[in-house]
Amino acid sequence: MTAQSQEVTDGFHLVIDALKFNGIDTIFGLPGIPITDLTRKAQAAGMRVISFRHEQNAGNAAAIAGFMTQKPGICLTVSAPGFLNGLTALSNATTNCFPMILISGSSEREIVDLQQGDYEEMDQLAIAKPLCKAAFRVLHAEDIGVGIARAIRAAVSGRPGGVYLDLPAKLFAQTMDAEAGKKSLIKVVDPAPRQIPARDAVQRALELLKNATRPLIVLGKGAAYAQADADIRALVEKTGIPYLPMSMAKGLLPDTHAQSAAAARSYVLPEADVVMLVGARLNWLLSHGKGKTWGGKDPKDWGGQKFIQIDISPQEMDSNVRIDAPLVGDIGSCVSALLAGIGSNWAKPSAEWLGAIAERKNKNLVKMAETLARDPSPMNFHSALNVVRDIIKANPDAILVNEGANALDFTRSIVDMYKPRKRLDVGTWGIMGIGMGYCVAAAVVSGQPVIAIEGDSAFGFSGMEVETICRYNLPVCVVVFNNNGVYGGADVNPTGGPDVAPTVFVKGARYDKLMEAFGGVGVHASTTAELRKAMEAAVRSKKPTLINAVIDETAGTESGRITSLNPQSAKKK
Ligand SMILES: Cc1ncc(C[n+]2csc(CCOP(=O)(O)OP(=O)(O)O)c2C)c(N)n1
Ligand SMILES: [Mg+2]
Repeated sequence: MTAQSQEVTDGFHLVIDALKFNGIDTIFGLPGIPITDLTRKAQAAGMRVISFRHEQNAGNAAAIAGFMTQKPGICLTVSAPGFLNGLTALSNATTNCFPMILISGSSEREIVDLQQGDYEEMDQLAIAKPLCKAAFRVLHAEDIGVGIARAIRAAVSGRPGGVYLDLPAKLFAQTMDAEAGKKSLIKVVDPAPRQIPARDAVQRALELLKNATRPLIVLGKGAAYAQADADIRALVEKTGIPYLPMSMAKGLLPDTHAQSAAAARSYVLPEADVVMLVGARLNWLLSHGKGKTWGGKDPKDWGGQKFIQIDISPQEMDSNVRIDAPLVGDIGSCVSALLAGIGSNWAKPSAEWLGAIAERKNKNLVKMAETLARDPSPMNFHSALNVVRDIIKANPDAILVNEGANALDFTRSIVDMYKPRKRLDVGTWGIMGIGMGYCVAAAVVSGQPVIAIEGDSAFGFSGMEVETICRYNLPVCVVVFNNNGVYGGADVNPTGGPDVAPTVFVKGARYDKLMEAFGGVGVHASTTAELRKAMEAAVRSKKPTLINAVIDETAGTESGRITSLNPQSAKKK
């Protein structure tokens, strides 16, 4: 028998110790029974505890912290309603392959399981399971170390995702010998092991690429997550193949790079004969790899391209169309294996292919420059974003958070990014509500200035967190593109009744006052000169700022760029 030490520890301390032992130093959460003391003790133990006004925003913060750092972001909530509020973020994290752990306190198991009506009674584990990558519950203090270790591994290994960890109230007060407690903790060794691609799979991919006449590389946010920036850039540059960045892969190579085909997207997708996907899935954002976007005759037709797909999950292959050369492994290992196989005498794509792309690209860029140079009153998306484009160019380390419909689509296409992982947006689902949670985490994790371009509807989903931004004095500049509603404010109620149309908000709303209410800087900007001055001041001062940018309420389109996804009624009136 080993000698028992005099000291005891308990569930609270073991959770904190287990997280710290694994290098986790920040918790995003919202206190209440049974985790209030956990937040206090975590802060006392030197962790950064960032308290939010709604759990969904804390969850989104945790998720994007995971994306930025490759460490699981922690979201801590109370039971049932707090847990449910965090669940959207957990599910969104899983969909986007962001590593996060939602830790929720829960009510007494024996009462919950007999459904006897406990305070905030809910079988949280069962509800979380189908919505995340893995879900665990810890019942005994001596299992906390294992529980946290399993949660970390599940979140970051293989394809990253959201993990749920259920901690019943009773667990926190359970005591055990301090020495035994210490020994029960696990420091996770190599939490995201490299997954080396098979040699023949690398050869197959190289052969296909070598024999292509019109090759194209598509970089997804998985490539951004991988933090293999130098190798990815070397692969693109050594092969000379034109590339398209998906939204959150913008900046992996600077958007101004000569090989970027972003301004000729509608030309390269149908024309390419071999497409190499790097951490990008063939989901709706790439029209499932088929149909008219890819040169197919009708919406389900294959365009004839051959695909090489680099992904950590073998199940991703053939999910939408045939993958001729699946390359399964972590992106860093796959890209370095390709680089090694390319050697020094790789034949770059033909001048014909590159010239045809350059011609389209330049034509579109000239057209865009003309549109951006106009300065109408009121501002439209282009004139306002011309300012944002300049501000980001002058501050390439700033992080750009972006949500909305038109406010999203126009920003993505107009604002160039210059560095990796600087653009954080609505991701795979096109979800509204990530805005302020992402801003808080981006500022906390990076210490860099954060600029958020927010549709007025999008902003409303997390707007109360401007108090959080002020409370922690974060260098966040929120620009609300205020066009009086969802997609715009020009709709009318066809009945002539007193209610406005469902997409319309209070006209001329002053979102800047919201920021002033908590001591931040609020600016009302109705011209590009005012917008520019306010954004420059915000970046310089690093003070929490909200700029209410007045945008022409008729400037947007229904659903931005994805109007076609709206079902059409067959019945007219
Ligand atoms: C959680 C969630 N609810 C609803 C939607 C549907 N939706 C897509 S964009 C959008 C808001 C668009 O309006 P706004 O943010 O003002 O952008 P604008 O087009 O006006 O610039 C909504 C409600 C969504 N994507 N996610
Ligand atoms: Mg709007």
